[in-house]
Amino acid sequence: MTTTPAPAGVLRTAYQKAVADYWNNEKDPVNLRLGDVDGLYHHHYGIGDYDPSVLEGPQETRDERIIAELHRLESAQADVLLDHLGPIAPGRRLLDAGCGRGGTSIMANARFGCQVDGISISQSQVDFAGGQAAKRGVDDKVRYHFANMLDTGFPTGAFQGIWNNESTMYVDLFELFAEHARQLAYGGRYVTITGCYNDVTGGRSKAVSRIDEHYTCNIHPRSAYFKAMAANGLVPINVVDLTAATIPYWELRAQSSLATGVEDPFLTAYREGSFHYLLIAADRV
Ligand code: GPP
Ligand code: MG
Repeated sequence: MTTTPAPAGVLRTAYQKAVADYWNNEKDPVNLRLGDVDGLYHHHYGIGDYDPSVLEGPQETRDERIIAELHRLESAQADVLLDHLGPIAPGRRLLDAGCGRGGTSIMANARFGCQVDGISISQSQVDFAGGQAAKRGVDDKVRYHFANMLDTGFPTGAFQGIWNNESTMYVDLFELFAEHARQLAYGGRYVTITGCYNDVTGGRSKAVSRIDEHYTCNIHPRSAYFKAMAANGLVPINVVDLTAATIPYWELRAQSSLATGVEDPFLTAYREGSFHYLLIAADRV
């Protein structure tokens, strides 16, 4: 294990250090081989139906076909997230909170032409993402920073849009949305895609606990998102249940050589209704 020493103040707790260590050391083919398809490296899941023909055909190229298809579904997920930011003028600025290896930030810059800042508490992810932006020649507009999403150091009101693409399960939502509300301009848009547990079925199911254990995260109940938004001037404009749309991704992933073992808990949790894949878009008032 290699650990990059952190500048004082970014990693504040033993938990944050443990999360940073996990991502500094993560080199899973399920993320790297998918990213290699077109240089967009994602740390989120996919949506939409897969093409069943990828499971047929020559055995030697089966993996390649599945990888390309999983990657297509992950990029489709990022496109749906960006759709919910609404129109963003090229002179505006966006924040990708918990940017991973940077794929969604690159897509946002390609779509809107604006400056995008991605932040992560993993120095390895920040370095990797920065290398990709340089490779694409967009590093004048897409910048990645080693920073804590709960206290970024960015100026107040600087951003027209902020998103968390599957990164809210590592932080307290009240603290997170207070910081987002501070950084968003009036009328700015916040979007998250997240996995949350179902208040209606009760507490954290066994399958949800297994997902938490796998990633060292702490999945929140659905209700927590709306309480924390309401407390911080974030008014939901769209809530989209993406659960049915993400199940095919997990079904395909479970049949691939890249399966990591977390496929079963996701499929169980979604099918039994104890867990949702949710998009929430909200305006800053
Ligand atoms: C990781 O994506 C995503 C998370 C750790 C957040 C957990 C998400 C929930 C919806 C609960 P990844 O692409 O790094 O994971 P994997 O390696 O499994 O593909
Ligand atoms: Mg992945």
